[in-house]
Parts: sequence; C-alpha cells; structure tokens
Amino acid sequence: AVADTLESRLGANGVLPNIFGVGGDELLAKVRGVHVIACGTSYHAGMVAKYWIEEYARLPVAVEVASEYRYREAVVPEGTLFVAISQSGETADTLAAMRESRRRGYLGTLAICNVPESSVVREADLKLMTRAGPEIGVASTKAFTTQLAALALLSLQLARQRGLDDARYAELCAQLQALPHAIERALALEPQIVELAAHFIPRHHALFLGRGAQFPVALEGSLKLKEISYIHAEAYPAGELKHGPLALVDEDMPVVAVAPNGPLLDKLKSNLQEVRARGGELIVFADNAAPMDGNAARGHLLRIDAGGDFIAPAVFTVPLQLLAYHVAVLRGTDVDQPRNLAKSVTV
Ligand code: F1P
Repeated sequence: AVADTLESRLGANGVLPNIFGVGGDELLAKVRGVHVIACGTSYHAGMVAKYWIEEYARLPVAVEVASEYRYREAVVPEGTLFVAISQSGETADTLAAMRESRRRGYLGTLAICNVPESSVVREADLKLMTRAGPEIGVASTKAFTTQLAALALLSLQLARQRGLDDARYAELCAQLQALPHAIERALALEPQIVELAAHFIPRHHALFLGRGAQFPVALEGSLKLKEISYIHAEAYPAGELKHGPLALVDEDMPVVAVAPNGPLLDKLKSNLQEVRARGGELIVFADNAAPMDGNAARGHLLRIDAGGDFIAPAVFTVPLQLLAYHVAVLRGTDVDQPRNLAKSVTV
C-alpha cells in the first residue's frame, strides 16, 4: 500500500509535478503555514507531519482534532493551508471542520484521503489520495502508513519550494523511495513480536514512550493496543514521565519505548533508566544503529532497521501495530471488529 501511494509521485529527481492536482504546486508555493485537522489515527499522522514540515520546510504547523477545531474561533494567519486527513473521507467532525474552514480565510484546502468519491475529497481544493485499498478492520493500520507516505511527499514538496538544500532534499527522497523495503523488513520481525506480546497477557495497563517525531508513533501504538486488545494504554513524550506518569510505574506496568538513533537517544535512555529503577518492565524498539549497551539493553530489546531519520516514524509504526495485533489475538478479542467502534464515524 505504501509503495502504491508513492508510485508515480516520487521520481529519481524528487516529487513529481502537480501530484496534488492541477495548479497544486503553484498554490503550495504560496503556503506560509499549515493547519492539520483530523480524528483518531489520522490525527496522529498529522502530528508526525508537524515535525517533518517544521524541520524541513521551516513552516509553522498546528495540528488539532477536528472535533475541537470547529468549536473554537481559530486564528488563521495569512497564507495558511488547511489540510484534512481522513481514511474514509466521511468522518463527520473532519468534514464539518473542512466546511467551517471555508469561512475562516484559508489559502486553500488539501484532502489526504483514501476514498476518491468521498465528501472530504469532493470538497477540497487539492487532493492527494492514499492508496491503502480497503481497510478490512475498524482500526486503521495501512491507512496510517499510507497517510505518512502522502504527508512525507507534502513535506518534501514544501521543503523543496522553501529552499531546502539539494543534497538534503535528494537524501530525504532516497529515504522515502526505500520506505516500502524498510516496512517489509519491519514486518519480518513478527516472530519476535509474537514473543513480546505474551508479556501483555496478564496485564491491564501499558505505557508507551517516544520523543520527537516518534511521540505520535507512541500515541498510535497505544491507540492500537486500546482499540483491539482493550488494554488501557497511554502514551507520553518520554521527557514528561517525571511530570506525573512515573507514579504509575511498577512491576505490573509494561513500558514500550521507541528508540530511534539520533540526538534524542541519550535523553530517552535516561528516561528508560527512571522506569527501570522503579521495576517497570521495558520493551524497547531500537534502531539498529542506536547504541543500547550496558544498562540501556536491559529488558526486552528489539532491533529495527529504520532506514533513516526521516522515514523512521513510518517504519517504527509497524512493530507497534504488530504488537497490538498479537496481544489482541492472545486475548481472543475480535481484531477486525472491536466492541463499541465503527469504521467511519459519520454522526
Ligand atoms: C478516523 C477514525 C479512525 C479510527 C476509527 C474511527 O477516521 O478515528 O482513525 O481507526 O476507524 O475513525 P478517518 O477520518 O481517518 O476515516
């Protein structure tokens, strides 16, 4: 699905022209800021995009759940692009937010969506379709990774227009080209993840930690666990631990951490140390290149080839999705049709 979403949109020299629709590149060139509006999993995809667009395109990005956005008087600076992300394109709050945005003076609207004939797509100025195919289950999985692929294309296009240097642009494009393979490698970790899933069976709660662009990935991992296994899970930026959640940590609390390589790794390791000191059971998904020696390696450590800093959030998502899936299978819940949830929330 991710390969399909990138196909015919990313060439050897970068993002291909007008993939957002006729006149799309011209409109994007005028963008001075971005508001992303979405619900659930799609909202988490938007949170990842905030890190990408702010870092590479140096544009301010606000991300908000659609159910709140439409009930407050948002300030819209000139040149702001409204981006709606929705798998179904029929989520009532997202659609209503997009309609509300029309009277708030945006530069234009962009829909990132999986269903071409949906209301959100029909009503948007620009569109970039994800090509996830039909989602069988209620909980979004490939919808999320394809949304990240689409948002990565948007981030690259904005970055290019905003003067990101050639070498970095080429390197980011190469990472994105390689994303489908990196996801395949992550999927191959399934046997190890089945073993890790067993640790959640007698448990009722779990904590997920991430930093930077991996914080939304931790949020998404915790949402998947809640949705399909009914285990209460919370996600925090790891630096927030000592501001409250650390009080929850004891030997009954599995703590899942996403540890990519990079400048935040040392900070994350000291956060993990705080968990360990309180007897929490650590399950760490760490990049192959991240030094996790000595104390850092204690607990359960699974190595992942993230394929680069840019695409790492999409790659780290996969083992967290697999973890939620296998915990749910072991608990005997219906992974495709979780209780109380609907695929498309249209009212
Ligand atoms: C938003 C969403 C999904 C979730 C569930 C309920 O849907 O929160 O992320 O998995 O299906 O709705 P959408 O706007 O992305 O279609």
